[in-house]
Amino acid sequence: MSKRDVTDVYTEFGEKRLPPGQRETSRFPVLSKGGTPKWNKETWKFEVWGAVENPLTLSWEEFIDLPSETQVQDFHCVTGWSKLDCTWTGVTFPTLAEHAQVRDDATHVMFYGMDDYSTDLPLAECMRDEMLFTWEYEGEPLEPDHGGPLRVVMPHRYAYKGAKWVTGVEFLTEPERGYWEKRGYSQTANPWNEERYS
Ligand SMILES: Nc1nc2c(c(=O)[nH]1)N[C@H]1C(S)=C(S)[C@@H](COP(=O)(O)O)O[C@H]1N2
Ligand SMILES: [Mo]
Repeated sequence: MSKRDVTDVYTEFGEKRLPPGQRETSRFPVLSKGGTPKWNKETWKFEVWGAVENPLTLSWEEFIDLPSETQVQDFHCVTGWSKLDCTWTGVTFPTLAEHAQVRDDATHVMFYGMDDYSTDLPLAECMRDEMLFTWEYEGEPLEPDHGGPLRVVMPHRYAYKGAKWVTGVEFLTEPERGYWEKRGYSQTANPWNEERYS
């Protein structure tokens, strides 16, 4: 399978690959607000609802049957560590949005995780090929602590915008705040502007 390298996304924001105030780590720390939820392949369901023409309910098999790709991305945690050159396989947000037929009045998106996590983004920030629903890291099934079976990753925002254990996507017609955004984290979360808190 071909790999799409999107590690040059930083050039949109300046000349530095490592955003200000970040240091590179070769480890992959786990950061969760609580424990790692359990899941069951038979009952796992992924739902898309809200401002869409075609709400979706997908089983695990149906989800991983969607057109997928492998990407190399950088990962920036708001607490100050960055992990470069992560290889992920999954479905891009635009691919999923096309299946759901997003309505013209949709402006924002809320992602929901099985641990009662949520995180919000403007629709325009999501409609990028680098916004990925992934089930595979470095060629292996995504570990439960890192959000397996399915999580969101993106290189252009702090990683709290990527819901682990994601099972729901809601298209909104006005902004709402997710779990950390309600607790003081930035809604915009651009690492190159150090948008950490609001
Ligand atoms: N569902 C869920 N997603 C989440 C979190 C969480 O607690 N629950 N933590 C966020 C934060 S703050 C970060 S930095 C990354 C951490 O991902 P990792 O544990 O794989 O390093 O996941 C994000 N997504
Ligand atoms: Mo984080």
